[in-house]
Amino acid sequence: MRTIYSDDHHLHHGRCEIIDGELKPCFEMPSRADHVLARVRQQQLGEVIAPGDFGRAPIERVHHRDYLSFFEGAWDRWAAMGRDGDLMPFTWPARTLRSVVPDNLHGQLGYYSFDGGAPITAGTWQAAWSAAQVALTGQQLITAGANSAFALCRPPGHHAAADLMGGYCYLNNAAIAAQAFLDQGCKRVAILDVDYHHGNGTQSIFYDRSDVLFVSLHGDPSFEFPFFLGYTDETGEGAGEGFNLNLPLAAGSTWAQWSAALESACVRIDDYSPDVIVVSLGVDTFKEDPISQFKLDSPDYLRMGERIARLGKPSLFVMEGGYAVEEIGVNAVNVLEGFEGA
Ligand code: OKS
Ligand code: ZN
Repeated sequence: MRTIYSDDHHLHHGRCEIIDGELKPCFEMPSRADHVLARVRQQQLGEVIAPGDFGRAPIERVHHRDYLSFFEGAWDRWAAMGRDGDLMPFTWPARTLRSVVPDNLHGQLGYYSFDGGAPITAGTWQAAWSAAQVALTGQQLITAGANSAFALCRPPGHHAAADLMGGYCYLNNAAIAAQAFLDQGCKRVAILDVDYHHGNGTQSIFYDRSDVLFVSLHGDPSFEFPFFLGYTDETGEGAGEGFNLNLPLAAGSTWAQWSAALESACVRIDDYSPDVIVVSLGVDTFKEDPISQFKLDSPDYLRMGERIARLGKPSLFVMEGGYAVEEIGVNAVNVLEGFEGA
């Protein structure tokens, strides 16, 4: 399996986030991708290639133009104000307020984000842009006939909606790839999101459509981020009714519970009969993950890959979360090796 990787992810390095009421160094840090890349090389998973440049059009198929221009220009506006710290929102258009787009940078930042977990630094736009190109390159490999590819994206994407950043995410790499598959002739794409957190952004992008089936296994939002989406009664709307499946799990879930939910996910995906599968591959389900509460162990990720392979479809793996920095390489690559060995 080939891995697509760009060094540009190093351009995004947020300073801190709020955890338990304290400012702590960002868990979503550059060394994450470095460890995954090192493991890909160590295991000789396959060639590591640089992304191509597919331009802005495939990104605009998913994200709103006003959101993209805001995101692209935000850092320069901040720097022009003489600032050099991370740009972070502190107010949002919540229930009793209006969803207007203010002129002010902070007002716009609140308008285009759903939480304070996506800091904008000098290189964030470039890093996110390149991560989207990484996903699109993987998509192209599969369209050209590969049975699998690994898009080693950073920053991650599954929390990003059409015009919202949040939860460490800016551009929804998996959604951009899924839409590109459809635009190049696929009729049905299944997105299987195995990250510990619900992929609220991906769900929202495809919620009213039947050409993308979104299936997610995650910590129950009644106790876990993103809290406001990811419940079982979210099944899709309009033409999308029945094409969204959330499988929330309790804190402390081990491979026994998790793999049972994966089985349900796979039954639904089989029934949908997609042309291709996009896997939002987060490994924050790991027992040692510092911000998560599932208890998967490293060998479990081999089984995960094997089960996904048994769906028998070309599969694009898109990197999402995972913060036990030393182990995410082993765990992510285990999924890929399990897939290839099945
Ligand atoms: C509070 C913690 C926010 C958790 C963000 C989760 C990101 C993630 N600052 N998503 O898959 O891993
Ligand atoms: Zn996650």
